[in-house]
Amino acid sequence: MSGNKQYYITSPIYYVNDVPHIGHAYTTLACDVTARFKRLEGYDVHFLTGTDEHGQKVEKSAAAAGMNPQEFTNQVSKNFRDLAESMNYSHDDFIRTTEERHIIASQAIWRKLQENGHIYLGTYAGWYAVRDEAFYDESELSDGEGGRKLAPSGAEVEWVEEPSYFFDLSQWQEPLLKFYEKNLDFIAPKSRRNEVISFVKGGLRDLSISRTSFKWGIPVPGDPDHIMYVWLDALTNYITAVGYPNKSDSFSKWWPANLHMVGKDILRFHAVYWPAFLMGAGIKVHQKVFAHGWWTNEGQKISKSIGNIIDPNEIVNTYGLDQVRYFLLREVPFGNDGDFSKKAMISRINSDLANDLGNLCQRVLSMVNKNCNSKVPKYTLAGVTDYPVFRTLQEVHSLLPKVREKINQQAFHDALEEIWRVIRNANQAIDESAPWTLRKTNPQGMADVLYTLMEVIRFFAIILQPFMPDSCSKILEQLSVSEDERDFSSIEIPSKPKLFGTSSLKPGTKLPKPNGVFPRFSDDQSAD
Ligand code: ME8
Repeated sequence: MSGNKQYYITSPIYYVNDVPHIGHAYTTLACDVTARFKRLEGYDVHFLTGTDEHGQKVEKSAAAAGMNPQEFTNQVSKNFRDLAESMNYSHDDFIRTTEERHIIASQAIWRKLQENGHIYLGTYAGWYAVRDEAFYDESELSDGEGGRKLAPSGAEVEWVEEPSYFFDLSQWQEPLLKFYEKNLDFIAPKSRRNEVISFVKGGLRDLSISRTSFKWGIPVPGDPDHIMYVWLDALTNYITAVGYPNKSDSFSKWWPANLHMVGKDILRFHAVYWPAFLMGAGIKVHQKVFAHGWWTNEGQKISKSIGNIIDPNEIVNTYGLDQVRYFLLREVPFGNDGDFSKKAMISRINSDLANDLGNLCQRVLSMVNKNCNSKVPKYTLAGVTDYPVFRTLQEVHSLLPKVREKINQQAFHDALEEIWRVIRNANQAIDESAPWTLRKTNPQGMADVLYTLMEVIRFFAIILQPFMPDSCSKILEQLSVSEDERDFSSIEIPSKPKLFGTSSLKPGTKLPKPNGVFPRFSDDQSAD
């Protein structure tokens, strides 16, 4: 397989002011599925995630916990690393913005922007929301209770007046608009792209990029009274991780990133500020930003104050890891907002996983176990070419390009629906081919049908690995597929008119005893 195609994908780096919740798990999961898919396709992948540890919000949370910020960030950052472990993410690097490599990179981009004439000293007087770590224009605010002013996100804003360095963002309106025009896929989904373009068309103001009223941040080079604005620091993580400012092999290999995956709340930072910073510093701009939607919990906005935060570890313990991974990407079209409900979760587990995929595997593997001596059946296809399962095999052969196209569009739900359409057809084809009848009337026909079905299952298990790595690995073990025969080169389509290819299952191979992979979830298992 060629090792010369690269793919660099990043999740946001999460603020360490809080415990991880389902929203954090979701974004990184989407990255993980993409990274695993690309690896199986033969790409050399770099998948980055991490924690955003500076800024006023983190400093305040540390103070509230009675800890110094560094101790506090060490502790909370660990929760995010543990989450990555328990969600089975396959990241190649976990960056923390308090690391030395990142301080060096952030100061280097600052110097570059300064050298290129894009930074000047002034005074900031305006509104700031600590929760969003963002500056807002008076015109964007609304009135909250007790005369408080609120940002569009609902976060409370405060008036800030302090000396500040500015980045000349106002100069970047035209270059940005031109860039969006030339790079039609830069912002996805399309509705978000239109939103960003109209924001930029509305005019850009210079951006305050330093603070003096608190200390928890990266010192501005040459002026230690100032610390860098947390978003300039945070966005730089994407280049720190691949070696910036060292224009080493690593940097030229991975940068520009193929995809920054983010939630809709932070699109502006990734689609406006970050490209402007990069252009200002003379660095290539990333290739794409995809902004997904937000989860609610049983119809309600998720918030700490309501106390309805969904803990990913808790749902994994209740429903199972791969069940949660599947649900999150199947239930809601990626890009839209969606609702987490126990009912929907249980329904996906029981209908899609237990009934459709689980039953398919269980029916076929237990028939093979009972009737074919626990070995991969020997097919001959002598005189039989019209069993419905052969049509299913052909459908399976055309799946990979369709799924690839959906993954490249971040349409995870559609990728899964494509696969499930064929899984459902496979179950129907078993009924129509009726191998249990053939057992008596035409044992060779039964062997042909069962072999074909095992091949169908092998395709599903290989193609679904990015979504449900553990479960697919169990299925592949039950098919006696070795670990070096599980990438996408192993599901290449055999040249017509052949039904099976060189990497197909080897007849006569001994099989382990089959074991159900997707149990049903009964209501009395429910968490409440
Ligand atoms: O914004 N549904 O960090 P953050 C879906 N440090 N996704 C959600 C969600 C929800 N209800 N709530 C949060 C930051 N998210 C910055 C990022 S990147 C250089 C710096 C996800 O801890 C979503 O991806 O507030 C959102 O963008 C991210 O968590 C925000 O995480």
